[in-house]
Amino acid sequence: MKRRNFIKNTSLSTAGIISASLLSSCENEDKKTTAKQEEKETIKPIAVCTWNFENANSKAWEVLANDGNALDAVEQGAMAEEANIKNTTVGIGATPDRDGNVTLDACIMDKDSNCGAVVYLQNIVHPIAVARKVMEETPHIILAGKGAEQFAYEQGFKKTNLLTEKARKRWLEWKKTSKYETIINIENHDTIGMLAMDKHGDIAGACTTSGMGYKVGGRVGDSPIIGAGLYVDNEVGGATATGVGEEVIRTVGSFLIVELMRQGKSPQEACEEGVKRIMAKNKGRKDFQIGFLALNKKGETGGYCVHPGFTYRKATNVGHTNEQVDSFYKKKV
Ligand code: SD4
Repeated sequence: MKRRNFIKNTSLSTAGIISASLLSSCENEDKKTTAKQEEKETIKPIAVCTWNFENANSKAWEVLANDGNALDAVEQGAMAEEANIKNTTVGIGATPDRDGNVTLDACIMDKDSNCGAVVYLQNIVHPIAVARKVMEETPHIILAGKGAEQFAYEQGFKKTNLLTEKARKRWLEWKKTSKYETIINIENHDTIGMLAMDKHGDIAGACTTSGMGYKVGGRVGDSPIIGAGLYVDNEVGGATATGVGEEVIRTVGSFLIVELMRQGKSPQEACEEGVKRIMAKNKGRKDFQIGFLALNKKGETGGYCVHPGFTYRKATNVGHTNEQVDSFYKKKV
């Protein structure tokens, strides 16, 4: 109860007799309100993403700087890269599967734990926007393949050939020597996972990818799986993953990172623990890359990844606002 209302109410009903305990509870309320106000004043909107997606961070930051919300920021940030023809791991221009088909995975999650995802989506430049439509326009969370594509057309998305000439040529080259075998990490790890906090302190996340390069037809990775490639709990923070999706799915990676933060770990500590747990289950393997990125309610970020050959790196960039810093620096552990 607000102090002013309380006093007004009390003076009406009890003719000015206010007990000490009630007064102190009023003061506590006041303190809480002040603490909340202070918290609000210290909220600094932030957008972060995996790797060096300068366009994505700039776009997301533009949304936040114009008082936009975290959900719009992550969606528009991810879309900036999906439309980037030079980016070979998301949207148009992405690396196809081993049969030459570009199939895309994406998911999005908001402050209220609403979420939407598309898996194995073809011919649509912006899977993240379709994922948002799934979240907002259907009673479902995941749409797959032809159904997802059909839904996208119904929502007004255009059919586009995603296999660019350059990507087609690279695929034809790959076919010459690959023996039709999928090799993990050939895509050079560039899934885009985005997390943002807006001026209200609300967090949202998005993740979009073409997945593993020259994957087996039909394969779906972690990126569109809520809890694996992305997870947001607005009370705690958010996390997103990049790297070999199979390993992230097995460990429900992003959910794990958020839960570790709930238990008191900083985003950095949580990401390090997540990567180390995966590596502990893969003793002896030195051929894959895994990375996590996390953001908590204080606006603190963390990132950590392991690369083939077991080089661990701490992520510093996490593209803080629009000061894009180079992402990962080497750190042996
Ligand atoms: C996947 N996690 O499909 C994605 C690939 C990735 O950077 O992150 N590449 O497994």
